[in-house]
Amino acid sequence: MVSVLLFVILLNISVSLQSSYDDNLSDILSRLEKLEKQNREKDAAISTLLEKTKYCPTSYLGRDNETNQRIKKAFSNPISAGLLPAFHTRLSRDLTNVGTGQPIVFDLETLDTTNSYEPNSGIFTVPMNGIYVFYWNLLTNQASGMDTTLMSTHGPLGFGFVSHAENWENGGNLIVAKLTTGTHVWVKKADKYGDFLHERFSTFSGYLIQETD
Ligand SMILES: [Ca+2]
Repeated sequence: MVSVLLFVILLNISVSLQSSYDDNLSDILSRLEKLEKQNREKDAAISTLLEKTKYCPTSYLGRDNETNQRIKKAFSNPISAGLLPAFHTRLSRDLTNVGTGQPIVFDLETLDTTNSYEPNSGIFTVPMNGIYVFYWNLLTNQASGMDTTLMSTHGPLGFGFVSHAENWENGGNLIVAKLTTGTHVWVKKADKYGDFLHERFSTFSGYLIQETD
């Protein structure tokens, strides 16, 4: 009698444990399915983001060949490792007796991300092939005005003009140009017209907008 009772008790325990295992297994499977679904959704979101960043020049996130090439280039050339070329300069003092053909040396450099502008010579050396924007603004007095050229090693890139005025007058230009590594760019006084530039308001800036082969 006791043995029958014991058998029944053990059977009940076994059935109860089996039921508990089944419940746990079902719970684990359900959580696994949920995780797999979340994983698929995350993969899809990552793919979308990588696709969007593929053509971004500063993105090193993609796994495609183009991006790997870019990373390699960045490490072999510290210039492109982090910051894109950009510089901003101005005159720290008035310039007088500016001669014809003379480079205008903007001697106060406030930004030069790739160390490509030389404040002693006024020359920007193109650090990588690409399309660049340059802007220069000159402030002259009523006696002066000035005719200037944005020069490069390969010839003029553009022209800027400040007229005579009754008082102070601004002038310059914005130029977009495709340039190759090593090209020098500077602003020069173009002809006899004018010889004075005011400090602070006379500036020269440039930056890369698109790297090219
Ligand atoms: Ca510099």
